[in-house]
Amino acid sequence: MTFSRTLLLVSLAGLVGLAAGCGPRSDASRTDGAAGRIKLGFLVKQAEEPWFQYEWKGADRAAAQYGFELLKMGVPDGEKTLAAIDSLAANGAAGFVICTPDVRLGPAIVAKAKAAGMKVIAVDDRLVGADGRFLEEVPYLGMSATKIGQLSGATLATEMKRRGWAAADTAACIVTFEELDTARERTDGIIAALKAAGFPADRIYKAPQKTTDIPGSFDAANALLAQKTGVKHWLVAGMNDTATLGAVRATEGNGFKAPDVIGVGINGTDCLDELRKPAPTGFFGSIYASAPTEGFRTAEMLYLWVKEGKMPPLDTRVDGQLITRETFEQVLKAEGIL
Ligand code: FCA
Repeated sequence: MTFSRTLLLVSLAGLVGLAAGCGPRSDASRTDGAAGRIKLGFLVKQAEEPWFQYEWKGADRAAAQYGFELLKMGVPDGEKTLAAIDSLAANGAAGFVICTPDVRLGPAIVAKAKAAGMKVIAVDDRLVGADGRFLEEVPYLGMSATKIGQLSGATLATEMKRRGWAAADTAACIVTFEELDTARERTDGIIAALKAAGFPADRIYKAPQKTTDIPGSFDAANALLAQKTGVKHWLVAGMNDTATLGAVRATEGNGFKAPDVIGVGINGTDCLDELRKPAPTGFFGSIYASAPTEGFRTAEMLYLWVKEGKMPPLDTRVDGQLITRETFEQVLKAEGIL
């Protein structure tokens, strides 16, 4: 819009405001203050997970800095996702960041967004097409999944060595969710690092979780623990904190004491209550990646894309670092999470 047209509209709006001055505030004057304010959505699959709440916090920070309106929505399933996109369109949103509940919704999400002229950025879980390949044209920001997985596996191996456990008495329970690429890359990374550290491949067991919550990982690990008798010590890991927490709970239920379990999570946001427990549990630590940074950066990228036509990079990765009971407070304070 040209400057003079904007000026004209502003003065017209002023006249309407004046005309309505004596009566109740008109709709025109109510929206006037927000006129020109860009609206952006931020849709996440598991709003109950602290990871996503911290992502939203980061996105809120971007909204405050750049002065756009952020519409945050939880989208636990496909139906709610498509309905949320419709509602964004009806609200005049210019685009949205999404961590979809199912990556195969990719083509439907993109088609709906295109039809409404909205821009899309995928965060955490990369959209895939009908052929199972990534929708590479949709800008994506997520974890360096393989690297972060490797760090988790290397942490397990180092701590096992420090505790002096014999490989013959030890086994690894890796909770998997292989239908999701970022999850599979992480757990493959864990397994690769364990093997690289000399841990016997035939003592590494996968426990596939049906749902990506604590009950899902608890059930998966429980089924495995029931089958594998004669193990004295367990190494436990998975694609995120929730996966590891459920498996640690399963070791407890099967009679393993905290000193005989080393659990390492990923995210570093969903294990804070666990790390704060007065007595150590089998949950040793987590590979922390910055959810607020991911939320901030994706929201910022989307805003600059809408506002200035600045196309975001198509693939951006975020690294992680180990946090433990000893270090988490210091690291997370520096991150502004605590
Ligand atoms: C996936 C997981 C989340 C988080 C995110 C980065 O979406 O479900 O817990 O690890 O990747």
